[in-house]
Amino acid sequence: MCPGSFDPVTNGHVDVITRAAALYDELVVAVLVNPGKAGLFSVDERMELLREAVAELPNVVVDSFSGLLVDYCRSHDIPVVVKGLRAVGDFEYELQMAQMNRELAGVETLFVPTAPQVGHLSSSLVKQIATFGGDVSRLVPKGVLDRLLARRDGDRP
Ligand code: COD
Repeated sequence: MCPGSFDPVTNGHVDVITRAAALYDELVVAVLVNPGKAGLFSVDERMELLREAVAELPNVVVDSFSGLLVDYCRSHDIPVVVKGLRAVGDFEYELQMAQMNRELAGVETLFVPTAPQVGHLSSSLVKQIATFGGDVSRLVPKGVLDRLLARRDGDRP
């Protein structure tokens, strides 16, 4: 599975998902439900945007989960988590989680190095740029761009 916040999905996520989908028969992309953190998009919107973004990948299923990642993996018989790695900061955080998930449930983590053309992308930067009227058209799937523009226009006085 590929887990994440996906608030919203970016071309960086799509790159990792596409590459992971080529490695396995079935891939679950799962959105973390975090009740303590209101995102820009609701979990349902994030799932809808993800489904649009991966529509051409027949072996990808989109779902959501709350609680521990390893509990979801256990209950769905998922042996491997695939994560994208951008810079050193990602590595330190992801290594710790990978080691803990293996200790907790024997779930392995496979790291996919980011493609250079999307290595600078994150959902939070995309949201910041879009909020201040910047052009994110090359950074996110079309459905996300439309939704961000609609939000921005809707927010105008
Ligand atoms: N290029 C490559 N990879 C990318 C890019 C990019 N441009 N952008 C994002 N990614 C990767 C990230 O490295 C990450 O692996 C994944 O895509 C998702 O990214 P985000 O930002 O949407 O999601 P995160 O990092 O906020 O998600 C964290 C999880 C939800 C996976 C994590 O917090 C988790 O598993 N939480 C559940 C609770 C739990 O089990 N906690 C205990 C952990 S030991």
